[in-house]
Amino acid sequence: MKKATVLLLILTLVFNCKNETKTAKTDTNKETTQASQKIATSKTEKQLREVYKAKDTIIIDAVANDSAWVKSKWYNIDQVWLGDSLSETDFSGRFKLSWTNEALYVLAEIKDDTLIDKIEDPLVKWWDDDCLEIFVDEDNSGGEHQYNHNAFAYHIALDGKVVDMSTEKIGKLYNSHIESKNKTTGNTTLWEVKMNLYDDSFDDKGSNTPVNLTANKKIGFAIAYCDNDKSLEREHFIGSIPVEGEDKNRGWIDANIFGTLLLKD
Ligand SMILES: [Ca+2]
Ligand SMILES: [Ca+2]
Ligand SMILES: [Ca+2]
Ligand SMILES: [Ca+2]
Repeated sequence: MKKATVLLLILTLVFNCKNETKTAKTDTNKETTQASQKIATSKTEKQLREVYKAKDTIIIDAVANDSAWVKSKWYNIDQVWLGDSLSETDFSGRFKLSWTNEALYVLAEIKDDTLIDKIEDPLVKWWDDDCLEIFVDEDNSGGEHQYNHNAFAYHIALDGKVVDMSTEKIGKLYNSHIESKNKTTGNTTLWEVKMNLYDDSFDDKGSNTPVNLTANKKIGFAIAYCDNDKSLEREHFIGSIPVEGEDKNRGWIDANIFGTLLLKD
Protein backbone atom coordinates (compact mmCIF):
# COMPACT_ATOMS: atom_id res chain seq x y z
CA MET A 1 0.00 0.00 0.00
CA LYS A 2 2.79 2.33 1.04
CA LYS A 3 4.80 1.45 -2.10
CA ALA A 4 1.77 2.14 -4.28
CA THR A 5 1.28 5.57 -2.65
CA VAL A 6 4.92 6.49 -3.23
CA LEU A 7 4.69 5.35 -6.85
CA LEU A 8 1.54 7.40 -7.35
CA LEU A 9 3.22 10.41 -5.80
CA ILE A 10 6.24 10.07 -8.11
CA LEU A 11 4.00 9.65 -11.16
CA THR A 12 1.97 12.71 -10.16
CA LEU A 13 5.13 14.77 -9.70
CA VAL A 14 6.57 13.70 -13.04
CA PHE A 15 3.27 14.42 -14.80
CA ASN A 16 2.97 17.87 -13.20
CA CYS A 17 6.58 18.68 -14.01
CA LYS A 18 6.05 17.77 -17.66
CA ASN A 19 2.93 19.87 -17.79
CA GLU A 20 4.70 22.91 -16.34
CA THR A 21 7.53 22.60 -18.82
CA LYS A 22 5.06 22.45 -21.67
CA THR A 23 3.09 25.42 -20.39
CA ALA A 24 6.23 27.50 -19.90
CA LYS A 25 7.46 26.69 -23.39
CA THR A 26 4.10 27.49 -24.95
CA ASP A 27 4.06 30.88 -23.20
CA THR A 28 7.57 31.74 -24.35
CA ASN A 29 6.67 30.78 -27.89
CA LYS A 30 3.60 32.97 -27.73
CA GLU A 31 5.63 35.99 -26.65
CA THR A 32 8.22 35.40 -29.33
CA THR A 33 5.47 35.08 -31.93
CA GLN A 34 3.82 38.29 -30.73
CA ALA A 35 7.08 40.24 -30.83
CA SER A 36 7.96 39.08 -34.33
CA GLN A 37 4.42 39.77 -35.50
CA LYS A 38 4.84 43.38 -34.43
CA ILE A 39 7.89 43.99 -36.62
CA ALA A 40 8.87 41.38 -39.18
CA THR A 41 12.60 40.83 -39.61
CA SER A 42 12.43 41.18 -43.38
CA LYS A 43 10.39 43.44 -45.61
CA THR A 44 7.89 42.89 -48.38
CA GLU A 45 9.22 45.03 -51.19
CA LYS A 46 6.93 47.83 -52.31
CA GLN A 47 7.02 51.08 -54.31
CA LEU A 48 10.11 49.99 -56.28
CA ARG A 49 11.57 53.08 -57.99
CA GLU A 50 14.49 53.37 -60.35
CA VAL A 51 16.97 56.14 -59.55
CA TYR A 52 19.39 57.37 -62.23
CA LYS A 53 23.04 58.20 -61.68
CA ALA A 54 24.10 61.85 -61.97
CA LYS A 55 26.49 62.35 -64.89
CA ASP A 56 27.58 65.79 -63.64
CA THR A 57 28.26 67.04 -60.14
CA ILE A 58 25.13 68.10 -58.26
CA ILE A 59 25.82 71.38 -56.49
CA ILE A 60 24.09 71.64 -53.10
CA ASP A 61 22.84 75.21 -53.36
CA ALA A 62 19.02 74.81 -53.30
CA VAL A 63 18.92 75.65 -57.02
CA ALA A 64 17.53 72.81 -59.15
CA ASN A 65 19.37 73.58 -62.40
CA ASP A 66 21.71 70.57 -62.15
CA SER A 67 21.42 68.22 -65.15
CA ALA A 68 20.47 65.26 -62.92
CA TRP A 69 17.34 67.07 -61.71
CA VAL A 70 16.27 68.02 -65.20
CA LYS A 71 16.23 64.32 -66.10
CA SER A 72 14.67 62.93 -62.87
CA LYS A 73 10.93 62.59 -62.31
CA TRP A 74 8.86 63.97 -59.43
CA TYR A 75 7.26 61.72 -56.81
CA ASN A 76 4.62 62.95 -54.37
CA ILE A 77 4.76 63.36 -50.61
CA ASP A 78 1.02 62.95 -50.10
CA GLN A 79 0.31 60.28 -47.48
CA VAL A 80 -0.98 61.73 -44.19
CA TRP A 81 0.70 59.70 -41.43
CA LEU A 82 -0.38 61.98 -38.55
CA GLY A 83 -3.03 64.68 -38.22
CA ASP A 84 -6.47 65.36 -39.67
CA SER A 85 -7.36 65.97 -43.29
CA LEU A 86 -4.92 68.23 -45.05
CA SER A 87 -5.56 71.21 -47.32
CA GLU A 88 -3.42 72.11 -50.35
CA THR A 89 -2.53 75.48 -48.82
CA ASP A 90 -1.42 73.88 -45.54
CA PHE A 91 1.03 71.50 -47.20
CA SER A 92 1.97 69.89 -50.46
CA GLY A 93 5.27 68.27 -51.35
CA ARG A 94 7.16 66.32 -53.98
CA PHE A 95 10.72 65.07 -54.50
CA LYS A 96 13.30 63.76 -56.95
CA LEU A 97 16.25 61.40 -56.47
CA SER A 98 19.67 60.82 -57.98
CA TRP A 99 22.96 59.20 -56.93
CA THR A 100 26.72 59.04 -57.41
CA ASN A 101 29.24 56.51 -56.09
CA GLU A 102 29.60 58.53 -52.93
CA ALA A 103 26.10 59.73 -52.10
CA LEU A 104 22.33 59.62 -52.56
CA TYR A 105 20.83 62.99 -53.60
CA VAL A 106 17.36 64.28 -52.81
CA LEU A 107 15.59 67.35 -54.16
CA ALA A 108 12.40 68.23 -52.25
CA GLU A 109 9.92 70.94 -53.11
CA ILE A 110 7.75 71.74 -50.08
CA LYS A 111 4.81 74.16 -50.13
CA ASP A 112 3.97 75.11 -46.54
CA ASP A 113 1.98 78.17 -45.44
CA THR A 114 4.04 78.84 -42.27
CA LEU A 115 7.61 77.85 -41.49
CA ILE A 116 8.56 77.53 -37.84
CA ASP A 117 11.74 76.70 -35.99
CA LYS A 118 10.85 77.59 -32.41
CA ILE A 119 12.56 74.89 -30.34
CA GLU A 120 16.09 76.17 -29.97
CA ASP A 121 17.79 72.99 -28.75
CA PRO A 122 18.06 70.69 -31.82
CA LEU A 123 17.90 67.62 -29.55
CA VAL A 124 14.58 68.53 -27.91
CA LYS A 125 11.41 67.37 -29.71
CA TRP A 126 13.11 67.80 -33.07
CA TRP A 127 10.01 66.46 -34.85
CA ASP A 128 7.77 69.33 -33.61
CA ASP A 129 9.43 72.06 -35.71
CA ASP A 130 9.06 72.11 -39.48
CA CYS A 131 11.55 69.57 -40.81
CA LEU A 132 12.25 67.24 -43.68
CA GLU A 133 12.62 63.62 -42.58
CA ILE A 134 14.48 61.12 -44.76
CA PHE A 135 14.42 57.41 -43.98
CA VAL A 136 17.23 55.25 -45.33
CA ASP A 137 17.88 51.53 -44.98
CA GLU A 138 21.22 51.08 -46.75
CA ASP A 139 20.85 47.35 -47.51
CA ASN A 140 17.04 47.36 -47.93
CA SER A 141 16.87 44.73 -45.17
CA GLY A 142 13.75 46.07 -43.48
CA GLY A 143 13.20 45.21 -39.81
CA GLU A 144 13.26 47.12 -36.55
CA HIS A 145 15.58 50.14 -36.24
CA GLN A 146 14.29 52.23 -33.32
CA TYR A 147 17.50 52.38 -31.30
CA ASN A 148 19.97 50.77 -33.68
CA HIS A 149 21.45 51.61 -37.08
CA ASN A 150 19.80 48.93 -39.17
CA ALA A 151 18.28 52.04 -40.77
CA PHE A 152 18.28 55.81 -40.16
CA ALA A 153 15.48 58.37 -39.81
CA TYR A 154 17.26 61.67 -40.44
CA HIS A 155 15.36 64.81 -39.43
CA ILE A 156 16.75 67.81 -41.28
CA ALA A 157 15.81 71.09 -39.60
CA LEU A 158 15.46 74.39 -41.47
CA ASP A 159 18.90 75.38 -40.16
CA GLY A 160 20.39 72.18 -41.63
CA LYS A 161 20.97 70.32 -38.36
CA VAL A 162 20.44 66.57 -38.69
CA VAL A 163 19.05 64.46 -35.82
CA ASP A 164 18.22 60.79 -35.33
CA MET A 165 17.91 58.44 -32.33
CA SER A 166 21.24 57.05 -31.20
CA THR A 167 21.88 53.58 -29.81
CA GLU A 168 21.74 55.26 -26.39
CA LYS A 169 18.03 55.96 -27.03
CA ILE A 170 18.45 59.72 -27.15
CA GLY A 171 18.59 62.21 -30.02
CA LYS A 172 22.01 62.72 -31.57
CA LEU A 173 23.34 65.07 -34.24
CA TYR A 174 24.41 63.34 -37.47
CA ASN A 175 25.37 66.53 -39.32
CA SER A 176 28.36 64.85 -40.99
CA HIS A 177 26.05 62.39 -42.82
CA ILE A 178 24.08 65.03 -44.68
CA GLU A 179 24.94 68.20 -46.55
CA SER A 180 21.83 70.23 -47.31
CA LYS A 181 20.67 73.64 -48.34
CA ASN A 182 17.15 75.07 -48.48
CA LYS A 183 15.78 78.25 -49.96
CA THR A 184 12.28 79.69 -49.51
CA THR A 185 10.45 81.77 -52.08
CA GLY A 186 6.91 82.69 -51.05
CA ASN A 187 5.38 79.52 -49.59
CA THR A 188 7.75 77.19 -51.47
CA THR A 189 10.94 75.81 -49.98
CA LEU A 190 13.39 73.94 -52.16
CA TRP A 191 15.65 71.50 -50.30
CA GLU A 192 18.72 70.03 -51.93
CA VAL A 193 20.27 67.17 -49.97
CA LYS A 194 23.40 65.03 -50.32
CA MET A 195 23.43 61.96 -48.09
CA ASN A 196 26.27 59.62 -47.27
CA LEU A 197 24.90 56.17 -46.51
CA TYR A 198 26.12 54.01 -43.65
CA ASP A 199 25.46 50.31 -43.15
CA ASP A 200 24.15 48.63 -40.00
CA SER A 201 27.65 48.30 -38.53
CA PHE A 202 27.63 52.08 -37.91
CA ASP A 203 29.07 52.76 -34.46
CA ASP A 204 28.01 55.90 -32.60
CA LYS A 205 31.29 55.86 -30.70
CA GLY A 206 33.65 54.68 -33.45
CA SER A 207 34.91 55.98 -36.77
CA ASN A 208 32.78 55.00 -39.75
CA THR A 209 33.17 54.89 -43.52
CA PRO A 210 30.22 55.60 -45.84
CA VAL A 211 29.15 52.87 -48.23
CA ASN A 212 30.22 53.12 -51.87
CA LEU A 213 27.12 53.10 -54.08
CA THR A 214 26.95 51.03 -57.27
CA ALA A 215 24.41 50.32 -60.00
CA ASN A 216 21.74 47.70 -59.25
CA LYS A 217 22.00 48.31 -55.51
CA LYS A 218 18.69 48.40 -53.62
CA ILE A 219 18.10 50.88 -50.80
CA GLY A 220 15.13 51.15 -48.44
CA PHE A 221 13.79 54.73 -48.64
CA ALA A 222 10.97 57.02 -47.63
CA ILE A 223 10.70 60.77 -47.20
CA ALA A 224 8.30 62.78 -45.07
CA TYR A 225 7.65 66.29 -43.79
CA CYS A 226 6.82 67.29 -40.22
CA ASP A 227 4.52 70.28 -40.64
CA ASN A 228 3.87 72.59 -37.73
CA ASP A 229 2.48 76.10 -38.24
CA LYS A 230 1.32 77.33 -34.84
CA SER A 231 0.88 74.41 -32.43
CA LEU A 232 2.86 72.97 -29.53
CA GLU A 233 3.21 69.68 -31.38
CA ARG A 234 3.49 69.06 -35.12
CA GLU A 235 0.13 69.32 -36.85
CA HIS A 236 0.76 66.92 -39.71
CA PHE A 237 3.28 64.30 -40.68
CA ILE A 238 3.08 63.56 -44.40
CA GLY A 239 5.01 60.74 -46.07
CA SER A 240 5.83 59.36 -49.50
CA ILE A 241 4.39 55.87 -49.02
CA PRO A 242 1.09 54.45 -47.73
CA VAL A 243 1.45 52.76 -44.32
CA GLU A 244 -0.97 49.95 -43.47
CA GLY A 245 -2.83 49.81 -40.15
CA GLU A 246 -3.99 52.43 -37.70
CA ASP A 247 -0.57 53.64 -36.48
CA LYS A 248 1.10 55.22 -39.52
CA ASN A 249 3.91 56.91 -37.59
CA ARG A 250 6.06 53.79 -37.89
CA GLY A 251 8.97 54.91 -40.07
CA TRP A 252 11.24 55.81 -37.14
CA ILE A 253 10.88 52.27 -35.73
CA ASP A 254 10.05 49.92 -38.58
CA ALA A 255 12.08 49.87 -41.81
CA ASN A 256 9.56 47.46 -43.36
CA ILE A 257 7.30 50.38 -44.26
CA PHE A 258 9.97 51.98 -46.50
CA GLY A 259 9.77 51.81 -50.26
CA THR A 260 12.69 50.48 -52.31
CA LEU A 261 15.08 52.34 -54.61
CA LEU A 262 16.95 50.57 -57.38
CA LEU A 263 20.10 52.43 -58.49
CA LYS A 264 20.55 52.54 -62.27
CA ASP A 265 23.38 53.87 -64.41
CA1 LIG B 1 21.83 72.50 -57.20
CA1 LIG C 1 1.46 74.14 -42.99
CA1 LIG D 1 19.37 47.58 -42.84
CA1 LIG E 1 4.81 74.61 -41.28
